[in-house]
Amino acid sequence: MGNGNAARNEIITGLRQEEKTISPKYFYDERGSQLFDEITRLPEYYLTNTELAIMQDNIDEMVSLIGQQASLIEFGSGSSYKTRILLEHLDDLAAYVPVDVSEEHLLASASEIRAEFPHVDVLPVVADFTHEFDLPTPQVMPIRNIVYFPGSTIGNFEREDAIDLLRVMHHEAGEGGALLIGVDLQKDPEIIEAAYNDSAGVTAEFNTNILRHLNNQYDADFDVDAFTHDAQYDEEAGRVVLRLISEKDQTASVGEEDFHFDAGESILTEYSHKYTLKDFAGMADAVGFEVAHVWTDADELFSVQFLTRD
Ligand code: SAH
Ligand code: AVI
Repeated sequence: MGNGNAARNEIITGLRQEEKTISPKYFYDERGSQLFDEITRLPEYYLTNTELAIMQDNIDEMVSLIGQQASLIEFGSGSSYKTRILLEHLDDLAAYVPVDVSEEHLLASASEIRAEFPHVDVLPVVADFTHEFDLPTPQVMPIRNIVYFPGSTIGNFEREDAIDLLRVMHHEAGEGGALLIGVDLQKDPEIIEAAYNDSAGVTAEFNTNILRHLNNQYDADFDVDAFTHDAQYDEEAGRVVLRLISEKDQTASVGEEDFHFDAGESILTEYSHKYTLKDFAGMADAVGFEVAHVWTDADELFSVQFLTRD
């Protein structure tokens, strides 16, 4: 995502807050993207397997709702793992536009998709999707845009920011377009906490890697081993809260600025919201999307939803 001053200033602003905060988008350097892929294969991380099964079970219906000659625009595409099911079944796509902030990983994934699906016009965009970005022009004129946002990445945004992001997607979908989105659901807190405290320690490594990323790219000097992973589900707020806890009194700098940490003080690194179907429908409605279809697994752990707009 570049080494720019703007990003460093954003990091410094977050660390100046009353509870020191680093945006979860800084998880995703090349190593962070690889660690996320490892998370998706963990037995405790129910999100990916459940979403994949929902896609497989309902792919014909999804393909028919997407329709002919669409442009598929994926926000936060990562390794485009689940997208492959769509690409296998959509044989007349105008284009596939994966959008991600993790540049190396995005370009490598786009090359793989190109090799696997030579008939698809693959047009990767390196961008922070919370800000407006230009869409590339495909060789074939799309009939409609389908924004694809799997993985419940929407849950990593606080309510107002999530609504703003839905507004961006409403805009990118354009007239007559739609959004196909993965939305994680509220459930037994034990299932949720296990998914973010895996026994192999991969999520802990993913969480601490955010500091390594800042050290490597943004002129910071965190003692990575002096922070520990913490993930708890706040049932009332319906969200997992990921933090890094300072093991000792210490100071770290980012650029020219020093930040002191008391022993036990935390850095907030991520929220992962879990929704009720009603809750999410209200957020969609707030930006002018209509929930046209909801698919879930039998245990209602996760949902995939098709949202339409005029
Ligand atoms: N869609 C994939 C990956 C989810 S991980 C899946 O469902 O498995 C979240 C992805 O979103 C990562 O690849 C990360 O690099 C990307 N991402 C996070 N914040 C972003 C932002 N603000 N702008 C663009 N991409 C972002
Ligand atoms: C990308 N996002 C939906 C993941 C989640 O579950 O909130 C990121 C993650 N954080 C810890 N594990 C996975």
